[in-house]
Amino acid sequence: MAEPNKPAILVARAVFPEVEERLRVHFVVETTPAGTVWSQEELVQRLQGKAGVLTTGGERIDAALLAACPQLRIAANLAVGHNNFDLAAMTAAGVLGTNAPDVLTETTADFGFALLMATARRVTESERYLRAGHWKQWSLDLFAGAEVHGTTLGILGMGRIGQAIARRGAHGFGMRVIYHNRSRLDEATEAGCRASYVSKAELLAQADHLVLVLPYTPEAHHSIGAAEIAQMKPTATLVNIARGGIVDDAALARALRERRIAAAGLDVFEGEPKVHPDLLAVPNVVLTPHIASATLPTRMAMAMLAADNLIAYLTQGRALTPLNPEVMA
Ligand code: 8YV
Repeated sequence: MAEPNKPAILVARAVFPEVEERLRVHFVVETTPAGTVWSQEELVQRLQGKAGVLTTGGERIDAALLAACPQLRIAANLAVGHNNFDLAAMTAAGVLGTNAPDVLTETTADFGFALLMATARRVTESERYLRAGHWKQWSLDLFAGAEVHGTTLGILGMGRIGQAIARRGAHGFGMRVIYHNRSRLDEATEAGCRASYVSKAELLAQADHLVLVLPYTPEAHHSIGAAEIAQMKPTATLVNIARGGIVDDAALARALRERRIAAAGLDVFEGEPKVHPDLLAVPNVVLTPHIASATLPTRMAMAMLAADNLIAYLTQGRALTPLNPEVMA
């Protein structure tokens, strides 16, 4: 039944019932069945008449969509990354974008470290060997991996998640931490995570374990390709929990096959959920399906923050974590 005083919104990917419930207090809510991913055309269709949309990093909000959805006022991402938003086009159309920072920082850093350790210590590769029934005897060098404690941790992209990974490495594992970022952190922040700023070339050359946590921008596209991998130590590992497209997956697969670096751990892929077939064919890579923030409490907090942004903006004109606050003025 139509509720004339409530704005209509779309939840573009299934969320938890508690989140829907909170939204229904304020809005007429159209949801998406679990397991369904709308095409861009279907998304536009379902957005007709909607003032807001709750998106994941998988829905593109661009100029074409905005032109076709003139009633849209806000897109609330439940991810911290927002490369699915064309913010300039959104600002021009007067549409607010919000993301979900902070609530996932520590959880995502935990996973970054888990992936680093699984990669260095060959956890999934050795499990595959065991499950296949190949384990007949113990030997001294069986799945001997790379050391983690006391080695050099390199971080490319030193935002909140990068800093949380640095703290784990420095304080938990006695690692020397080096980082490269668009801008250098202030002294107190560097001291807090015991991290030293270096050039990108120094980072590549010195890291024993290199973790990518930078946002995906056009400049970041393939910022780790064949040329960068060639500058890394042959014993190094590479972990990407940032975005697919930052790494040239084909070049990485080649480097792994040729043992130009020891191993990689990837949670994100260019064109995901498709994974480059060459990556599937090499043993020395740990592959996970974009789950770095995936604990139930954290995913709940991310979705609730996106819901709260929709509620705050559409009922009071102020969002909690705006990306283009000039739209709220
Ligand atoms: C999300 C993420 O789970 O927050 C981000 O930027 O990459 C993940 O935490 C994912 O993007 C949701 O679509």
